Amino acid sequence: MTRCAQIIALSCLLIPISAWAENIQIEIKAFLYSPKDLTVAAGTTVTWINDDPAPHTIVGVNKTFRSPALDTGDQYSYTFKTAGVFEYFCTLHPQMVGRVVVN
Ligand SMILES: [Cu+2]
Repeated sequence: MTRCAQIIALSCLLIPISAWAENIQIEIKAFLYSPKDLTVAAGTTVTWINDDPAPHTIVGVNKTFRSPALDTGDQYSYTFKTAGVFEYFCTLHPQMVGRVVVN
């Protein structure tokens, strides 16, 4: 196989993988989820990263997901497989709320 053909073959392998494996990040900073409201396609993995000096959690109101307490720099991921509206909050600071809409 020529080098050019190898690159084309490799590209064909990589394109579908990157299209399926979508991963979106939500930053937790100053006692806020950022973005607070997020709309994603079903199958998307959302990763929350705690950038605060205080610990936080991410707990679905309908109990679909529940993170442990995240210390500074810790992260938690959840893959949203079905469509719906998923509201969540921080059990340590219940005024902290966010929402993921899955289409
Ligand atoms: Cu919190």
